[in-house]
Amino acid sequence: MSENITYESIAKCDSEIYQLIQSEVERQKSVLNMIPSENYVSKAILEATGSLLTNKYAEGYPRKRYYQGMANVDEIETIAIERAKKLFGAEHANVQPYSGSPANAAIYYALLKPGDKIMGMRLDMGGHLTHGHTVNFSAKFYKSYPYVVDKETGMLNMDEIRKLAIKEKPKLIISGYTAYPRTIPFKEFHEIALEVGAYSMADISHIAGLIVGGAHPSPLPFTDVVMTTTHKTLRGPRGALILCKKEDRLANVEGLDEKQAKREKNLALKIDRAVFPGLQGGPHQHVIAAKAIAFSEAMKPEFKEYAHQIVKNAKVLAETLMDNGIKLVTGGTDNHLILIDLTPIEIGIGKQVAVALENAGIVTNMNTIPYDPSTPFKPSGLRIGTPVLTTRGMKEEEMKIIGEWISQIINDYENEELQKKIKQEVKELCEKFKFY
Ligand code: DSN
Repeated sequence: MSENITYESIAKCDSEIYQLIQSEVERQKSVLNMIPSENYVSKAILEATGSLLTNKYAEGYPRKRYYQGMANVDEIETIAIERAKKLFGAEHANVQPYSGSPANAAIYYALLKPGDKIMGMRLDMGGHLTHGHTVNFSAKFYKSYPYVVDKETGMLNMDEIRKLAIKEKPKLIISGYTAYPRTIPFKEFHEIALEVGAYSMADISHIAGLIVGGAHPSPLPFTDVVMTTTHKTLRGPRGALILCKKEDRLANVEGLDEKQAKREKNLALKIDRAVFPGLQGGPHQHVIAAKAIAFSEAMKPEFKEYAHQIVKNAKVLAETLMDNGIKLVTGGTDNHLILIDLTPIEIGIGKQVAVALENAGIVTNMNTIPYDPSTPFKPSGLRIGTPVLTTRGMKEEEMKIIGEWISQIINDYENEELQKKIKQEVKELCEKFKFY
C-alpha cells in the first residue's frame, strides 16, 4: 500500500512547521517503526482528521446538543456509535473520549466514589499509569491495590489475582496492559469481579485491532466496561472509545423512587454523563469522523488478515530473536508485542540499546521488565512490536531479516559501524514497503 500526501497550504503559510512535518514524513517512511502502540493510518483517516469538522462545536450527544448547525456532525457521530457497537458487539458506545487516559478517568468517575478501591496491574509489570500508579490521579482519588505477574514465568497468575481480589474487595478490577505479550483471560477477570462484587473493566487499547480481527479473544459481551484507544492496532485516529453494557448490575437503588432507580441502573447513561459533562467539553468531531472510517476499515476482510499477520509476524520475530540467544519475557509472544529482557547482556541498558537501534533505523522503546533490577529511568528491557511493519505489508520473511538485525545490534550495541551498515539495509527494505 502506498499513499501520497502533500501539505501545500502549510508550505505556503508556515515554512518552519512545513519543514518539520516533511522531515517527519521522511522519518516515518525510512525507518522500521517497531513501537507496538503506534501505527500508520490510511489517507482517508488523515483527511478526516484534517477536515473542516474541526471548526464545529458539538457539546452534548446526537440530537441533544447546545448549539445549532448540528445536522452533519449528529449524523457522523451516530454512524460512529453504530459502527463501534457493531464492530465490537457492544450494547453501548461512547466515541467522544479524547484519548485513553481521559477515557479511563471517565470510567472511574462513572463507576466509583473517591476512596473506592481499584485493582489493575502494576506499571512496572506492564500495566498503565491510569490503572492505579502512585503518581497518577487513579491512585490519588482511588485506593490502588495493584497485582503483579509471576516472577518465574512473567505471566498473569490468576490464582494470585483472585486471592488479592478476595482480600481487598475492590470496586473495580482492570485487565489490559501496555507491555504484556500474552493472551489476556478476560473471562476469568470478569468471573473474579462477579465473585467479589466488583465491576470488570478491560482496557484493550493495545490489542483492539487484534480483537476485532479475530486474533485475540474479546472481553465482550460479558465485561462491564471496555475502553480502547483508537490509534494502536485498531489503526484509527488518535483518540479513544468506551463500550459498555446498558445495565449497571451493581446499581444501588435502595430508597430511590422508580424514576431515580431507572437512571441509577443505566450504566450507559452514567458513562455518557461522565464523559460529558463530567469531564470533557466539546468533542472533536473531525476525530470522531476518522474513528467512524477506522471502524468501517476494521470491518473489511483484509483487516482480519492484517490482525492475524501482526501475530504471525511477532511470533516469527520472537523465534528469530530467541534463536540468536536473546531472552524474552515469558519466552515468546501471543500478540503484537515482544518484551526483550536485556539483563543477560547488562542491567539497565534499555535506553542505550534503543538508541543504538534508532541509529540503525529501527525505532523501539525502552521498557521496564517485570521485577527489573534497575529503575524506570534506566530500565533493563526493550519493547518492540509488529503493527506498523504489518501495515506496510511485511511478512514472515522480513521478520527473520529484522530479527537478525535487532539481535546483532543488541549483542554489539556500541558498534557504530554495524549501526551504519544496518541503517542502509533498513532504508533499502523500507523502499520496498512504501506506505506514505
Ligand atoms: N503510551 C502507550 C503505550 O505506548 O503503550 C500507552 O498509553
